[in-house]
Amino acid sequence: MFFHGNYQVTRHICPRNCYDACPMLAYTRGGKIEYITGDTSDGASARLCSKRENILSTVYHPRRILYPQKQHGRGSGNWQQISWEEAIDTIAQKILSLKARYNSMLPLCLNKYSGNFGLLHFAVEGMFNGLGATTQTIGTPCFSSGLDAQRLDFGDNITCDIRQLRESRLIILWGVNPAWTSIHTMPMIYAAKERGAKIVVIDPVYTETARKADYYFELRPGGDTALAVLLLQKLAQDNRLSYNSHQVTGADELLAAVKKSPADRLLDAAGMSAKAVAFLADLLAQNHPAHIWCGYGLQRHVQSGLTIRLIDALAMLTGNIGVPGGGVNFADTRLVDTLPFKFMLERPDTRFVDINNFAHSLKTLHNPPIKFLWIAGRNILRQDAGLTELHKLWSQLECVVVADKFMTHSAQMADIFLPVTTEFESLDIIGSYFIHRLGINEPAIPPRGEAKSDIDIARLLTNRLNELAPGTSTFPAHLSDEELITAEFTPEICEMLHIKKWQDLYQGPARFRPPAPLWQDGKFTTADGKFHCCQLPDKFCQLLPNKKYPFHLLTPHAQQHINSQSHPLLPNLPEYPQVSIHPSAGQKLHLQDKHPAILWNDEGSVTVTVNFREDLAPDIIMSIQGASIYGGLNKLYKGLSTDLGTLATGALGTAFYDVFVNIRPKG
Ligand SMILES: Nc1nc2c(c(=O)[nH]1)N[C@H]1C(S)=C(S)[C@@H](COP(=O)(O)OP(=O)(O)OC[C@H]3O[C@@H](n4cnc5c(=O)[nH]c(N)nc54)[C@H](O)[C@@H]3O)O[C@H]1N2
Ligand SMILES: Nc1nc2c(c(=O)[nH]1)N[C@H]1C(S)=C(S)[C@@H](COP(=O)(O)OP(=O)(O)OC[C@H]3O[C@@H](n4cnc5c(=O)[nH]c(N)nc54)[C@H](O)[C@@H]3O)O[C@H]1N2
Ligand SMILES: [Mo]
Repeated sequence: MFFHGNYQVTRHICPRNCYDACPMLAYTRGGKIEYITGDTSDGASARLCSKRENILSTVYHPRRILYPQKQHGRGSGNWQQISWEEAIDTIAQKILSLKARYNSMLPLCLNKYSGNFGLLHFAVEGMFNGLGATTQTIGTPCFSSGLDAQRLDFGDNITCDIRQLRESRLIILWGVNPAWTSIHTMPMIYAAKERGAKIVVIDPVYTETARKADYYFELRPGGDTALAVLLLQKLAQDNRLSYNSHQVTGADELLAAVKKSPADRLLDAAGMSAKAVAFLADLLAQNHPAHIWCGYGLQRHVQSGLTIRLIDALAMLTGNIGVPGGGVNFADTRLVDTLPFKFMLERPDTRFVDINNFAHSLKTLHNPPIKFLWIAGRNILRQDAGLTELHKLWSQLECVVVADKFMTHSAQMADIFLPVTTEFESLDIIGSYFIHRLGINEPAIPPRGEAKSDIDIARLLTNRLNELAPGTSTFPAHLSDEELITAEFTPEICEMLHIKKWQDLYQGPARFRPPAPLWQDGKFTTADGKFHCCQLPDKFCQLLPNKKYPFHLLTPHAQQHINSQSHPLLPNLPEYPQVSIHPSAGQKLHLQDKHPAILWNDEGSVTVTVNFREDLAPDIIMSIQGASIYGGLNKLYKGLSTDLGTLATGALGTAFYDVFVNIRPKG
């Protein structure tokens, strides 16, 4: 903390599930935060994303819930404000009665994810683990199959220091839209461009990032597998591949299969012309080093693990691995893998259920069934797939607790609401899964109303349970935030971050500096130390629109809000979710611009508002994810799994972008 004129200035890191983990400074005067700016102390750009306004309004919004509540009748809206004592006591009694009935804590289930990735928020897992074997979600909706792909190929999920992009001659942004979802990376891309690098975007949608690129390649959703094979094929045919064969296994087999693949079928699968592929192959061959950034959008398809493995191979076999400015960035889990998370009290007997298939677990687990659900940092009744089934199964839950800041759709179906603090009201440590940054959230103001941090809630519940039935929980509720953080900063972590102690973060965020560039010595962290080329299956598993459902539904992430968070706080919200469609496709179906329509498939139907958009392919319908506050587009999602994911995250990923729909005017 420091002072600037009349302002107290505190350091923060945005704790949302985002590439950037934006460093921020909060300016507080007279006990009120007046504004937020970017914190440039670690070299980050001063920009904050357009969620900034929302970040402050989440603190002061009149709809924020500041007191514990109890609902009489789920979904009734008949909420009554209660004291923390009553809230915690009700929950504790329920836990103990379930334990007595089932002689087990397995009926208790935790579903937690995106809300806040802060270190101390993992106290919620710690609170559950302190009770014994419980049920908890595992996996992630974001990036599982890509993580596994890179683990299989390189041995590890790591990204280069993003600042190395400045050395690139070619940057391929493949299924990622950083102009919206990772704004701090854009200055590095612009810097490379100024130094002569060419910027390429590969995306079925002409995005904001595509607008800023030199070349945009449109392809069919899920056509990337075919495109990667086509590029390998062309470069191999033209003898333009270059790699050290001692560093690679499986290259000969892969290339033999690639050469045999029929190009016409691949072009059809990619939805691209031979000319476009040849142009892209030329760009790759002529511009060295090339950096490929594989986004999470690219990998929300059923065979995306294979796709990313082929892209890794493309980078390796074109000599772009181990050189400054080269590489394939996807995600970096080193911080998470190195922090010990001591207070999480991990245990081998947890009953894990797939976070991407929660309804299925509710339905199929009987011994014992899930009876109690604790939701923290999630809005599952908006963001998950399989919503119709989830709604149907909800009544089997005897108690639903939601810890949140707002009355989300999930909270509306809860029994108890626990109000949580924002990142401006409690201490925490936040790390990024992409940009190598770790920093501190220091409290700028005391908790508003009676809001409490997730860790304080964990302490309260632990203490109450142990009062009622001594020995129920082993969670270290007596340790302070500072003591818990101190135990996490092992010498290994401090060395990695080039700091002496965590308190150094009060001076600004730290970055860990990986050797530049990655894999320079040609040694990989796979079992045999080599890069592993994937093998090509005989047939691709690419899902395409069909006669009944002729549109591929894409729901990329938004510019102005993150997932379902803060969206309800935006001004002038439309009545229905907005979907974009090409006017020619719309007119064929008698749709009218700006008019309501019904979007449907076998899973359900949703009322939407049509927006004609000229630059969209005629078989794509696009809607921004998380924005469907009224309709809930995720009703249309079955929740197909991706091909990889269990290695890194314990569950397969989910193919959020392999959903097919039809549309008709609203009658
Ligand atoms: N502002 C903002 N930032 C965010 C988020 C947010 O909601 N808002 N969400 C955060 C989270 S949780 C995540 S997971 C990340 C996601 O951020 P990104 O990695 O950028 O992922 P998406 O927005 O899902 O998709 C990126 C692009 O992939 C394209 N795409 C879809 N299918 C395909 C395909 O088959 N092939 C190719 N080549 N491209 C395809 C989409 O059209 C989209 O433009 O962003 C994080 N950052
Ligand atoms: N159709 C479609 N669906 C998708 C996606 C898609 O691309 N298309 N993307 C998927 C992806 S990648 C993701 S990551 C998920 C995201 O979906 P979720 O994991 O459900 O995350 P959010 O929608 O961000 O909701 C997080 C909630 O946490 C609350 N919160 C914020 N801070 C805190 C805190 O400190 N403590 C607690 N207890 N709560 C807090 C917020 O107010 C918010 O209600 O959605 C998935 N769903
Ligand atoms: Mo995500």
